[in-house]
Amino acid sequence: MKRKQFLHRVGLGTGALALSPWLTSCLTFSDDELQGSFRNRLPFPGQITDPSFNLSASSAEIEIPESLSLAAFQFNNSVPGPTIRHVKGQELNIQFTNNIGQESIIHWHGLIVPPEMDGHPKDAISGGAYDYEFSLNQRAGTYWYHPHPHRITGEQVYRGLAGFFIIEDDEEKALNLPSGNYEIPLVIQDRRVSDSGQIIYNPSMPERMMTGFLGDTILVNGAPSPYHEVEPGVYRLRVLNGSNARIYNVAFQDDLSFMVIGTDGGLLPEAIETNELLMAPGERADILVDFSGLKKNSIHLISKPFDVPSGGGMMGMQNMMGSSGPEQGTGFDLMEFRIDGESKQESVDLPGQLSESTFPEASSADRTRPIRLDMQMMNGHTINGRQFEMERVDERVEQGSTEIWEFINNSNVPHPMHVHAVQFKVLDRSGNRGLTPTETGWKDTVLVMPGETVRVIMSFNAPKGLYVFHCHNLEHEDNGMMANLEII
Ligand SMILES: [Cu+2]
Repeated sequence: MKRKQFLHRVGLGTGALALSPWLTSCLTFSDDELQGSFRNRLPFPGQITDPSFNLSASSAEIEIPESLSLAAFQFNNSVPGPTIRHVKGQELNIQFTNNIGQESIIHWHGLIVPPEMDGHPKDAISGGAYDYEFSLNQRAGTYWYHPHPHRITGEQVYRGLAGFFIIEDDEEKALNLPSGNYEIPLVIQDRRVSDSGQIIYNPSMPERMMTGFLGDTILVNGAPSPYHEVEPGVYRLRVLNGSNARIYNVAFQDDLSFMVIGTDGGLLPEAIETNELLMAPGERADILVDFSGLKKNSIHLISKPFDVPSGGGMMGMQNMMGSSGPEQGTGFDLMEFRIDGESKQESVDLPGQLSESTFPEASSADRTRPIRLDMQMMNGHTINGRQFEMERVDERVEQGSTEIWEFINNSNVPHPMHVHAVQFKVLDRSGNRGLTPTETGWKDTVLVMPGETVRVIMSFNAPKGLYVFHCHNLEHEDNGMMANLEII
């Protein structure tokens, strides 16, 4: 029932991007009807500000608005997990206790920590506790945390194990960015709902091997059809694509423009104005949006339709696979902002330069390493022709060295590539897509579309030891699209 509503709203487009399902949906519904379609107040997870804390993973049947239910995995009885918030330099003691009946381990996505603190899949525990102890030696930014066991990360994240990890520092504080009620974390996740209202995770073999698991219902901070009341002022949105496989082209109705100020590894050198921002699973964006001066009292955050290059030319693959969610690239609504009252906010002035960043020059690289992303008919996606093996070291890099990695996507589907233990800078991308606004800053996850080659540069300064890099399409990762990276 709910699923049909959603599909109606986004249109049943089967790849006919010219018809723009989002635009046709605007023709189908009057403003009143659209307003009524967001019924649930946007929830916010609680915050952890204590440097010593427990993250307890457990399972429970939970109810979600719109009569949905989920056989959930939860951190500290919360879906999404609590937001961890600390200042740079802080030393943390975190005890992870695993009571979900599956093996698990936590990865701090974007944080640079020693190898035994990074959540390598070999460190997964089947029960009991794992003690984390590390300090936050990096820039302010919107990071996140989620499990990282081999083959079951997708299921665990999907069922609720993910949360924000926010680091603050003095450089960012000096900017007086909107904070408190004016700073809104938004984790966007698509889910698949059965006819009986259960949120289900049952990827087929082709979904594991090809497209990943695409849902038919959007949750923001764990709620479907959410709205949030704001003043007519400037807000900072910390957006995380916490979906398993779906990419969003984040935008506002009426092409309202917004400022991108930060990404995976914190503030950009300079703010960039745009009216759309492509975000793949794992990527974060810090944006400023001004709700004042609009001619109406409601505006939707949407995902605009976008083009997915076909790479090797297998068209309509998802339909062939019998997937039930809207195809990758389809447009739809995400949530509603309701604007009311008067702004009590002091003015927000952005300086020309947001942050100090010195990115390594391409000419300073010690070597270039090709990372081929291929599709093998019986195996699915591979990295340099191989699937993940727990003990095999795939790439050895020298501590202190600077390398260019060349991600070459020879397959027919997008791969958001995530490297642990570093933040990198995107150098360039083949084809005509160019760099997105977030790619002018420090990244740990980069989208490589079919047929593209994307070059990134990074210095390996993390402690020596074993880390991983992988595709952040979680079905791809679980199906072996991951490799071991050893810093020696
Ligand atoms: Cu992938």
